[in-house]
Amino acid sequence: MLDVQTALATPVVHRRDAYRPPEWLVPAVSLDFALDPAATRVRARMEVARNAAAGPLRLDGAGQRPLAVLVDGVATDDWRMEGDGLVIPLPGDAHVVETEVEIAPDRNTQLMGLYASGGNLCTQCEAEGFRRITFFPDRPDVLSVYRVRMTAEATRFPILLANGDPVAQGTLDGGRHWAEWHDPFPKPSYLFALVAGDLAANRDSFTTASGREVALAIWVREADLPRTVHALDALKLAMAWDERVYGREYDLDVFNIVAVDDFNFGAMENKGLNIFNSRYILADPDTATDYDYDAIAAVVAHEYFHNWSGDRITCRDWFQLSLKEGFTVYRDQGFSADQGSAAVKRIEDVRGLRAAQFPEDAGPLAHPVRPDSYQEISNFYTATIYNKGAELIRMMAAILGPPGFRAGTDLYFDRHDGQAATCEQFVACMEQAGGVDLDRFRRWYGQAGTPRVSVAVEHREADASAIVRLAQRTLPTPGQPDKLPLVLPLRMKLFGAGTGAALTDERLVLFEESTAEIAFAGVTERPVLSINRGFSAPVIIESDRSAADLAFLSAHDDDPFARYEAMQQLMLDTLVAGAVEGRADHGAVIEAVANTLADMGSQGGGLDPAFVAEAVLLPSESFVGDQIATVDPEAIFRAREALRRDIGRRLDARWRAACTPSDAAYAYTPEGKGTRRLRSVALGYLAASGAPDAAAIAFRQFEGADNMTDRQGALSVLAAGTSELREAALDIFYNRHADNALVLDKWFQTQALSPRDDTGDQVRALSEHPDFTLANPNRARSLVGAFGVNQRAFNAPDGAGYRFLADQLIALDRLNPQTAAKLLPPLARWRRFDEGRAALMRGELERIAGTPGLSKDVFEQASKSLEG
Ligand code: B3K
Ligand code: ZN
Repeated sequence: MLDVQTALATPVVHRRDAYRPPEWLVPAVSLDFALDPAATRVRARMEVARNAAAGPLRLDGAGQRPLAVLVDGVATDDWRMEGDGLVIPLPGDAHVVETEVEIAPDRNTQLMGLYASGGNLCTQCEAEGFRRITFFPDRPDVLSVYRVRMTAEATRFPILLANGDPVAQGTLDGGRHWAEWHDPFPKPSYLFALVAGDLAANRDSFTTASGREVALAIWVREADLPRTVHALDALKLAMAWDERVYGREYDLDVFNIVAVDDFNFGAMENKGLNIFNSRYILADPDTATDYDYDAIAAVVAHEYFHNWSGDRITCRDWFQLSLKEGFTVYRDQGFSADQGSAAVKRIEDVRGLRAAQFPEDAGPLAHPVRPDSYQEISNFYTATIYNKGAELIRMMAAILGPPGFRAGTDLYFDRHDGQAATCEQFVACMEQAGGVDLDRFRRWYGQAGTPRVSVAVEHREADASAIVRLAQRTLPTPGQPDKLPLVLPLRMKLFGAGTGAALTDERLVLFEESTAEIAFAGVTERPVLSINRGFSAPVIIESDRSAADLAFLSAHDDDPFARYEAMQQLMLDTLVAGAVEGRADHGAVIEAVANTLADMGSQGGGLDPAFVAEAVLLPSESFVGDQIATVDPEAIFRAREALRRDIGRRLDARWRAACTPSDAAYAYTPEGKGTRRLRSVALGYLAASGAPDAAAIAFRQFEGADNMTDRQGALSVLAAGTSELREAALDIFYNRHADNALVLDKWFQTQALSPRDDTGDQVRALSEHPDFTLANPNRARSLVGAFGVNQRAFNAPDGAGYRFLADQLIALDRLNPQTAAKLLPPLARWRRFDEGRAALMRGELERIAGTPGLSKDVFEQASKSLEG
């Protein structure tokens, strides 16, 4: 106990500026696995080469002791343990070192290293899971060629997969068999993978631009094969897209994907053998929503794109994580934008950024896109590294323009192929190929916090000009009290308030000082400013635009994102006034919503339903809270419900029209998706209006739906209400899908997100449900994770929500620290609330931080949340 306390009191902090090249390299490694869920033997044969120091070979481990150590073929006991590490003195500059360990995959509840899921064995190594499999220099700048041999019981584990290409296989006595794989591309240990199990494949092939035939396979339980079609289609689309847009071809003869049910996050880009959370592979119309279909395509593409941005070029150290993640998110966003409506995709991505990254940047866990220090790297797979990182790439692409950006990525892929690189090297390629100076832009990588840009427009009628005055500031974040101005590429345009005509062309302004004045000529009437079009910079715009100007832009702006944004701002201003001052001036919003609905599908470029659905949706309760000094969850909820009710009532006929079931059979097309999305939004407004028949209409949609999107949309509406049809629908849904874990997750999640008064009690009861388990990360997230983002329910004034989350988190930490730590951020928002709530949240954070035996994952998040 004392040890634990001491360890926690002095956590090891890793610092970016402490980087040293590896002392030893491992050009080649052969691994031999005698697979058994209870006791797997791992023999590693490493060719090691002295690189940068005179010291002994130091190998990372995680609690195991070697059963044998051999140097140049001779057993030795000249080794020692230092903490979890194995230290072997070596006389020369090149040796062959062999070790043997025994591990127990079936007792691995952390789901890092080699573990069991659904009777199969699989691995997850990023970031530091490989050391749980064997002793190794487990850092991303040690690149090795891997040869992997597996032996296993043939009936239980008929399929044996590893990275690279299959080399040979055979049978052994005693019902066992073996297979050997070889990956010719040197890679870091975090990209190692193996899978052993009873799996069936959906196979296909892809011919690359240069004529290489690649055998594709998605491996799942036999019964799930029909649900792999969409993922396989997405994979082929992604392969072709990366050739066309980035000139990147696939480089091995096989590409395997395996879906597993127990997985700490979305998926993993292991070279040639991607391993996926099954929720990002399995889909059919009856069990997956349009949202799921989109997410599957995005994640399949993301992991595939990592083959170049991640595997061929990896990260020098984990501080450079955004080098592969930010860039790869940017690439998958581009892919998804090209599959359907680019405008709707951008809206969804910005919504996500605002929901997850902006609050992170504004709270105690804020960190730069390239952090300076960490305690546990697993805590840094954040919205900042991924999504803000992608925004940084997007801004560079805007500054360089399409040909310059493509020249920049070509140079990067060419210059750093086969290397472990840094964010700085990426920027240097952009700078050189684009012929631009990115000196000041680099500040984005080191400075945390979301810049706020205040904007004012002055119209000078006398000379028909306008001056746009800009000022930027970034609030302090932990460890960074003083902020520098950043380079903000802001797309802007002026429209005439009277005529509605465009007064200027769109201009890309690089705003890089604290203040700037931008002059526009030919401004013949009072201008309305459209700024940060396409969300060209990830900033908060603070402007004094009136409700009338926002309503005008929401109807006339020719940039769809800006149109959406104007509507959001109008809604936000209305909701903030409602929550803070109790005002209920809903007229402007209702009119803007009505106009948007009226513009839908009308002749000559009418709005598409998917866009309309996004545009008429109110900002979330949390996003409203983010605009207010002290969040009052009840007041925000009431203000939002009041606005929803009024929008529902005033536009009753339109909502009824939009949620009329169509005769068209389900199809996963942009049009079909848009219609379904609008249908669920319309149903929500109808229910909010208090229409007596709303529940019956929702129930009809629920029962009549031929797809999960409509069914879950209706279920959410019913679950939010008080009609007796609610219980019926939840029961029908449960019974219908009881054998499908991914759909049961939706059943838990829908209830955890419900705005009902009793959601806290319901969630606590659901945590006792026989189908609830913390051992499965998807299930834990679907109940506890979803509850944490239900602002009103989670922040119940008596603190019961905080206590529940802390209880679950502490229990999960004993099994799976990485996933437990991800549940903590809702408690980190304590400074945003009134004294009573803040004290209760702090109390739970202190209880968590003081829990004996706590993981360093959770300790880092809890202690930083208390300090920040
Ligand atoms: N690179 C992995 C994430 C690993 C998370 C480790 N805690 C998946 C991805 O970003 O594609
Ligand atoms: Zn990634």
